[in-house]
Amino acid sequence: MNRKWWKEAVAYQIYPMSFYDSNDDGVGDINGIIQKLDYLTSLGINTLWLCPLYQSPNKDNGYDISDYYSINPVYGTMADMDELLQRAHEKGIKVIMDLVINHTSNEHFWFQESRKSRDNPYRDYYYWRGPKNSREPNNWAAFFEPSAWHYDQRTDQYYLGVFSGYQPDLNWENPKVRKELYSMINWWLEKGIDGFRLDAINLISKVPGLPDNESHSNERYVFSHKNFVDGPRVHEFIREMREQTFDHYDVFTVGECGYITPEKAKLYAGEVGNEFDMVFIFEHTDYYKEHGKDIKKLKEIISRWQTELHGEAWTGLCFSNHDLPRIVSMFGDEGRYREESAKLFAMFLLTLEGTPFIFQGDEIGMPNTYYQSIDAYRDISAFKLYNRLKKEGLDEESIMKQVRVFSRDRCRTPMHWENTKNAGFSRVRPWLQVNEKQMTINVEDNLRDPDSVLHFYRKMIDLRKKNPALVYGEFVLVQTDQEGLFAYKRRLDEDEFFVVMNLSDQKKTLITRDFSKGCNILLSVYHDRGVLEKTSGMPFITMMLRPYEAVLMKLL
Ligand code: TEU
Repeated sequence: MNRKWWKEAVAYQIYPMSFYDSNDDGVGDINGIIQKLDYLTSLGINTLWLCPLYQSPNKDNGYDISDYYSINPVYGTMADMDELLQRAHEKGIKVIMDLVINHTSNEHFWFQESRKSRDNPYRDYYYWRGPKNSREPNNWAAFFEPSAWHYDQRTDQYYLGVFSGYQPDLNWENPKVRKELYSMINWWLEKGIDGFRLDAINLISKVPGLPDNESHSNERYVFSHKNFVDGPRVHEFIREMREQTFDHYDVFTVGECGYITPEKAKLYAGEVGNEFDMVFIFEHTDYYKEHGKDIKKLKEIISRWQTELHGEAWTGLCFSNHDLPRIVSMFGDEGRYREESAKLFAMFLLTLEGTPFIFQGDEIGMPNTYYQSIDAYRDISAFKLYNRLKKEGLDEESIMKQVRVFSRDRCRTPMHWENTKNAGFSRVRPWLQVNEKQMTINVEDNLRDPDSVLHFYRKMIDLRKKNPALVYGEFVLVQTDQEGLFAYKRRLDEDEFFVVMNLSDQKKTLITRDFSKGCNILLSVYHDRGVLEKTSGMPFITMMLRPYEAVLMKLL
């Protein structure tokens, strides 16, 4: 397998709006990130993924860009951005930006021109179609709104926006669009950024003719990925983009390709594929979204991806991000075993093959936040859900129950730096309410407590950076007959590591012969974990694991 710096990286995802507010306007900013660089260095991470900082009306918190060449003033200036890059680089931290090029904002100049008239030179930068039977051109549903088509009176046509009307889809079939995007990408690369996370990038090619989605009911709008995910020209477009941009720089790209299988990941991020350097895995989190927590399935999905992609393709790993619930709330325990499960998932994330991405706040084990009233919410997807359920006639409390579970605001709350007003994030009321009850979970207290989640992350990051087997080693699943247990080895040359995790809140027992020559415990969720001893006369070891206990060992 080819060794690369970005395979060995430990990345940290910053949601700038909620990271640190340096100028008292209630919104995080670039200077805030600069001020926290020492904190990030001490955590041990060496790559930052910055969620969108570009000029944007922020209808979808920056995933609706109105000018790719400027910084949203709420975050600072281009000079601040340059300073961040320079300061991060001085500390050996690489910086990757979010690249949102499936769509722009409806306030982008191209779209503003495009909507002026049917023969405007920019018309074909987007998808415009006339009504069909006095209705939308097809039955596609949008992610954040009922229909993916949005009517514009000015020219009596609809435009396509598969996320929302604020996010019109760019027409990648038009070579002019691609050329403009490549110039913009090169402009950023010339600035010295170290790569990109490509947003919703497997949506850029749509099935020609934009046919209706298959419908099994009489619903007016049908949600399906079939006609716009992994479309017919997607690989051609990505390769062309790569050749004209990334290939000329020592940078890395991570594709956000939802709904893919390991087979497809090999096409997008194969070792010899010439597309992206890595793609995020979402099968485990997508499964959660549909079916809720299922430990058996989580184990199965992770093992399958680890085994099938070894030596063939590289992935970006995350258990949470700005779209997902917090790790402890999704796969762990946000109550009694919050700290234990937060540590367990730190070990899980950092002992797998693939580049780990830590979402801000997970390093202190922040749980989800739930608000009582819809007024507290800011997420565009929460409003879609709220309005739909309202239309269906549900009562307020039942609606809010669902909004609390599904709104992406649950994980987007301001970072807890201290147990003071507004969690030390800002001196004024933040753009999204801090959960007062959770402020006891904060960086300052975590730094003080040697047994905290934060210190656990530090140790785990350090172990990963020092042991190439945790990055490149083969993943070998260890069979256990207990459902809550997950055990695997990572093997590279002479080095062999053993990870065992109890993903449940019940005691579990591991019986294994794998420690025949003995082992060293490198890190454990419960600090009083003793050395393992063989039962005399028996060839195996019996190991009792407490709720959410996880242990990393090096085999002798
Ligand atoms: O999200 C795209 C998206 O649909 C994911 O939420 C999807 O669930 C994932 O690929 C796994 O299936 C991206 C951004 O992350 C999100 O914040 C934006 O709202 C969206 O694109 C639109 O730009």
